Amino acid sequence: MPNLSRRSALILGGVGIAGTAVGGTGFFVNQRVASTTSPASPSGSDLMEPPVLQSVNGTLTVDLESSPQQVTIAGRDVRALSYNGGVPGPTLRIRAGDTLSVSLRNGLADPSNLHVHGLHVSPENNSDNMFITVAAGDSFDYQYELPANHPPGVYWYHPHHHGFAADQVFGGLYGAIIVEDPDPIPASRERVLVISDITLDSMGTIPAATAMEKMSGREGNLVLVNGQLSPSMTARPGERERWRIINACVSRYLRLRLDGQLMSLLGIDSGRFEAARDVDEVVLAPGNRADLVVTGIAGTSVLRAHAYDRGMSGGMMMGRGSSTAAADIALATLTVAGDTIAAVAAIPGQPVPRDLRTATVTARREFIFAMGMGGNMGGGMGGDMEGGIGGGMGGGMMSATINGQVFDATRIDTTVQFDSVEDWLLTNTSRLDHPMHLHVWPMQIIEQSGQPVKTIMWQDVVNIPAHSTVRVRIAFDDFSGRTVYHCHILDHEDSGMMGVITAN
Ligand SMILES: [Cu+2]
Repeated sequence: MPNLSRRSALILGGVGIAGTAVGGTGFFVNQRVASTTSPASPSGSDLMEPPVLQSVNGTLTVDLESSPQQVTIAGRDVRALSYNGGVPGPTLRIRAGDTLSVSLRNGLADPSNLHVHGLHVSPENNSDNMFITVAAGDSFDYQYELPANHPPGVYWYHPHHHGFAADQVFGGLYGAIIVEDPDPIPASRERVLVISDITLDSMGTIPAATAMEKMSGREGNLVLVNGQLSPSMTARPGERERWRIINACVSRYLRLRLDGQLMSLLGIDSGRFEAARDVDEVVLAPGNRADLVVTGIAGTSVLRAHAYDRGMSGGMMMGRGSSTAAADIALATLTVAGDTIAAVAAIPGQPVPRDLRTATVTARREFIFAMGMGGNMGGGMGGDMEGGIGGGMGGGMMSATINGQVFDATRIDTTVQFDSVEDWLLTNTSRLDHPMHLHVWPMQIIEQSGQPVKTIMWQDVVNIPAHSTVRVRIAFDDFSGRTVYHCHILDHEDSGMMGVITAN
């Protein structure tokens, strides 16, 4: 791992430790040549944010329609998928104790549904129920009741229909959910930055992912902030900005830096720290969010996604051209200029997070995340894969499994006792990192590669680095019912790297 400071390594640890060596025969991906600098994609325009829908008197009622639309992405008119005509969809701002009602109309040609990622709400009935299918042309009314003590922070929504999740999110279906702080954190302004990636062909359409891309997890040629390519922001010296950052990419990890500015991290996912931590960089696996404070220092800084090795290094994954994963990508520019503003009031201290390290554990389990090709990942995969997976693999199917099984909605893989605390060892036997997401109940990371974690760290997407382990503890509180855990590389989820859990 290159030159990470201690501060950044601390945070990097939050989503796992990168840089596991990969050797032997590997697999390849037909990586399209990066076109983030395409002259057809103007950049530098002012950052725009999605429309905001805010709860009033404890209620937010939203009509959400997913459909193929002509939208502007990266400055081009393109054909993509959209919620309510925009990419991203509207930002939903709610509070603990609120009722969020979403009437979803599926205007797509395929089945879909809705997941409110990270919200601690019921997985049953018409709440965050992953077993609902909204057929093409149909509608469904979701209703989410947030507990009165729901943690504030950054959440998001996206489709979660098995077999279609990657295509639909990659196509443009995602939006932010903000649960407001009970006690406001003083800031000059707040920005929502939804980071996604997409591939657009010369016709302005999104090409279908290849079998190879599905196996490794597709990464788009363009990395966007709120659907824009390298937008601009301005601030004055001394201003404190609150940045709500969502990694809505299907597979891409984001190692974010904003050199020249002061970054302070309030928390990852719903895991708010007791005190904000100064950081040099933040690593977000797909699905993770950062609640970040930026204090302006005069000058121009670029928000960059630096290279992150999720097991695609060594040229083995690269069919041709250079990988976008290998290069630093400029996501946005912040220009800080003008008169220095007076100091902003201090960030108030946050509640001490719960710590399950001393809790009584009811059950211990192990979950093994594995990938294979007809039972042998490496077998027959050496050599030139440019010819495509179909012939070269002898028609072999990729398997992406948890404890040796692919997803089956009719099977219950894990039964836990409601109101208990469990200890889960997450083991990754494959060459790629897998970011594991459990719905409804957040996870406390207590051990990484056998080493105890010294701070209290709660996340709902926990990266399991290649050939490594992570131990988490989970309190199955507040809600009983059936839901899922899965890899948040959505191509892996669609391939079956998902299990069913019920708490009762
Ligand atoms: Cu995965």
